[in-house]
Amino acid sequence: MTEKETYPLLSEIEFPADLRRLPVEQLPQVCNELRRFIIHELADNPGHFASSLGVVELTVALHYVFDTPNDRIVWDVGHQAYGHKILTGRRTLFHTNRKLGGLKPFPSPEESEYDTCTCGHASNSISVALGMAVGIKKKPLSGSPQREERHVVAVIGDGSMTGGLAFEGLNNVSSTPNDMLIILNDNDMSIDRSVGGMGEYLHKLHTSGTYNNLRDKTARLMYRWHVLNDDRKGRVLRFNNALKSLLTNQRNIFEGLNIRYFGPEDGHNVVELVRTLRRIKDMRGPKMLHLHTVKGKGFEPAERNATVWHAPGKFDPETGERLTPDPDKPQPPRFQDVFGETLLEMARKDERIVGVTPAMPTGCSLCIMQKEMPERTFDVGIAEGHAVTFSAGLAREGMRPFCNIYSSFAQRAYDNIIHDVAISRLPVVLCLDRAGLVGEDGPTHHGAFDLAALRPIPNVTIASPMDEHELRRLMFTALHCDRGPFVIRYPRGRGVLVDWRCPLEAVPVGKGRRLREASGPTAVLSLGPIGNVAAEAIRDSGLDIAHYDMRFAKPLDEELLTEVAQRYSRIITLEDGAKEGGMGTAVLEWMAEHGFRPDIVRLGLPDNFVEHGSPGELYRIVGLDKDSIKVELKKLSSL
Ligand SMILES: Cc1ncc(C[n+]2csc(CCOP(=O)(O)OP(=O)(O)O)c2C)c(N)n1
Repeated sequence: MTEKETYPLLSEIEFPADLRRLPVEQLPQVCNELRRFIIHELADNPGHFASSLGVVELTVALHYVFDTPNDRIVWDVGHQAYGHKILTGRRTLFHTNRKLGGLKPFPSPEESEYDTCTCGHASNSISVALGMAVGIKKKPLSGSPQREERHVVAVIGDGSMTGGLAFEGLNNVSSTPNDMLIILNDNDMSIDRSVGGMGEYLHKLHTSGTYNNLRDKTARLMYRWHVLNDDRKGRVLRFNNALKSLLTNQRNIFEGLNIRYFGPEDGHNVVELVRTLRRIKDMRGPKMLHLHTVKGKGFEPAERNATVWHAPGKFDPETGERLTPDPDKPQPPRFQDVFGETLLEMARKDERIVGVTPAMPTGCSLCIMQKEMPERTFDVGIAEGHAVTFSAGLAREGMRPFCNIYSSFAQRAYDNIIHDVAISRLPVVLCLDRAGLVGEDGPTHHGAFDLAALRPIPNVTIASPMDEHELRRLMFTALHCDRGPFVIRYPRGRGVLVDWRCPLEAVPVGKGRRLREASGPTAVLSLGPIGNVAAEAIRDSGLDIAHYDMRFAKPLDEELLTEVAQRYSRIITLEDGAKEGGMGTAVLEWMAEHGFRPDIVRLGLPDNFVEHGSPGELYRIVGLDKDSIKVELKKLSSL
């Protein structure tokens, strides 16, 4: 079948202007085709799946009603924006999505004028959209007293609405004159189930059956009596809200913040959505439209288990079977699972241990402990800063919190780490998952900056395990360490040891390991799992090169460094974090300050944002794969 036969309407839509030429009655078919297109593309070229399926109708309705790209749509996180990409000039390139050199994983203004801001980290849409809405009004137009007219729409999920930044945005929206529209895409899911009071509140709003029934009946009656009609649309909607407040016997939070609230509505009825958006689009003042959607809508396995289908990898689009490479081959575990299993093992023996995650229990495998000890694990919502400060409170009362945050999301918690944990030397263990290059999720998600950012903070210990055994040992060490915050960073994906369980024993804090001695002049100092790549490179090179696993970026092992400085005149430092300010820089500083002058080559992530691609491709590009390291070893050895 040709594309035209498979997708008769979609194949004719290059840009939203083409969509806007269709009669509204054809929109359900466009949605149907768009959904099928996403399912078939994602089956073969994996990415974020369930979220995009849930907003197919919303995406079509938004581009139909609003004059994009003149009007601005701001997607929160951007993991749900595949439909948006496909309708905005990128359908024929969609097979390159997330691949090296292909379409970017999240909306990005560098890629398309329809993408209004950098997306990837949650909860920023309201703030960005408010800034745009205000900026549009304020921007002087040359030679004219007129101001531009554009609509600004933020689309935020109920999960992202749990983030502090979203609340800060709402607070400001309510007091700064603007006409923006916030669309709350409420599917009751984050990646895992949405948690917290906001979720429950939203749930109450859309399950308020009394209100919904009465509203529909009353509206129908009033239409029949010609009291209300489409021309009096604003009044109809406001009447609904007044009725709602009356019936739910509580003031709507958003209304309380001076944001006109509409809904909740079925987010899968595209025709109705178009009608609603047209009604509220030009109303003055900030507005919120609350939609109820189903994550994974239209693909039964995803509707049933949206967590697994958030980003499912390859699958069979007909049967829904997920395809894993070599399922029977024994593989080393994922670092995240070693974290989850080890934490549970330790928690069984030590009642002080609690686990904290900002909305990633499955992603970081805290769910392993959560299953057995739900009362000792805390999913706090998309709230990294809060997760850290909450952990500080727990630690103050004698608990031993293990707070697990993806490295790049932990950027949100920088001050909390300094102010609430480090100054007081509280024993919070910060496990930073997804450290290093994460691959297809690209620059917003690479864990590049933690080492350089955390290193200057007093009282902080920073470690990175070379393998699974080391992760277990470091977790055990951290549990018994009273020096203040203890950071353990480890990467996405699998380690190297199939047989990963080892006795839990402590290692001395701030001590590295000599892995290999040499009689030649060169030594490699590595931090973390990239040490395994270095070990292979050294072996393959056939050169006589020493190798040390630093284990700790802070405190540095001064004894080890003294030994290295006295025995070797050429040093390569190796880390999978930003080179500027990282472990290599620490070694360079230490050598200079202690009167040693070896030749030092620092290998790490470059001073630019690394794009998306497979981890293998990206490590090659930044010169941290085995072959590139070998070249460096040879270069330095031949000096
Ligand atoms: C700051 C930050 N923390 C965590 C994440 C990981 N994350 C990506 S999507 C997501 C869930 C978002 O839920 P919601 O906004 O409801 O969107 P849905 O997927 O349900 O459509 C999370 C936690 C992130 N992108 N950014």
